[in-house]
Amino acid sequence: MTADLFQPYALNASITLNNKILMAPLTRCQADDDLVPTQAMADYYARRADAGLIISEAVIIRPDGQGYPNTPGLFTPEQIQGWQRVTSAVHAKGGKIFAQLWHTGRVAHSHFFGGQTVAPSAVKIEGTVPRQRELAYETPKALTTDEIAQLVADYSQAAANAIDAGFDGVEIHGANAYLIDQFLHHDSNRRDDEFGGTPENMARFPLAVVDAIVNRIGNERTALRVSPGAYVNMQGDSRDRAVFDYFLNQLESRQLAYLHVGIFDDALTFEYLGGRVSDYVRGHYSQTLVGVGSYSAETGAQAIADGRFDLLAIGRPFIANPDYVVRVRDRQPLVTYSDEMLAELV
Ligand code: FNR
Ligand code: 8K6
Repeated sequence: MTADLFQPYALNASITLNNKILMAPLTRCQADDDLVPTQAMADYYARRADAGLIISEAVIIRPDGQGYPNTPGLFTPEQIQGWQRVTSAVHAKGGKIFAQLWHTGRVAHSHFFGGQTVAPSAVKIEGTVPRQRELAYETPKALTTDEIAQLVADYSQAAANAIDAGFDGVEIHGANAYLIDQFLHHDSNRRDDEFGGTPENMARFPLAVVDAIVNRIGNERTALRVSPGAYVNMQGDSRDRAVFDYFLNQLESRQLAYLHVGIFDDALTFEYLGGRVSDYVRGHYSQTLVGVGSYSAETGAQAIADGRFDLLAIGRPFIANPDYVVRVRDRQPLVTYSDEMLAELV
């Protein structure tokens, strides 16, 4: 059954993956204090180059996108150089790597950049920053239309920087209740201008980011992660369904490299989506779909065989097993993941 995972897969005419196992994006908070990737990060990613595609940990596109300590950026020359070290190390071992482009919106904190947090609407989340529990989330400033246009330009520049840094492409982080996802859910988007209120309006900024990046680096190198099911830092709303029906339909014409579900456990079901997030997306999107969320190689391979998605992303087990792909292929036992493993890069 898992043998099928080791078949090559063509994302499009320019990118063919060696196998169907992707390393999911995993924030590790280990960049240096200028948010520059380190040699330890290059070594960490190179050890995982057997994945069909590595998706980098989320990378902030500009300072006010930062919501956690020491998350790497892609907006200074030093950060671009740091990433060049990472991409060369992965390429030297025959791997491929996309950069995940990130702005956390209202999940950002001024502690990290000394300015005001921004979001679609001035609606804050409850709670405190993980790992910095003394920092309570702040009420963000609602973005003006000029500021929204600037954000689109900044995403596009970060995508160009990713290509300069040697990445094979980018995955736009449109999932997990961060900035792009905040436009797509009613809980966080209360706008009454052309960016809120209706599915067309709520999808306008996300589609503008996609289109700007596609124009800049090409559709074959552009991918997107989405979370139609709200599960963290966001309240679900049955009206969100119509937003995603519209958004997914629009995405069909963009011919992206792939679409990726953002969820921790794909066994979760959402009433307003009629079931699992992956099944909902598959029903509304016909092109390459990456599934994720508490799968093993066996259950993931079964889901691919059943036509539920095309490629499998693996997160936590890849932290615990740098040689995950080889262990699965050779039927060796896996090391079990535990949260303590987040303390250092192995
Ligand atoms: C994540 N996840 C995540 N997702 C994302 O889109 N960008 C990110 O930077 C991160 N960072 C991150 C850090 C850590 C420590 C964890 C555990 C998770 C979510 C991740 O990509 C994946 O969707 C989940 O981990 C579910 O897959 P597994 O772990 O069950 O295979
Ligand atoms: C400082 C570490 C930053 C890590 C950021 C990535 C996110 C990891 C933790 C998010 C936890 C959300 C899990 C929610 C699951 C809910 C299931 C109903």
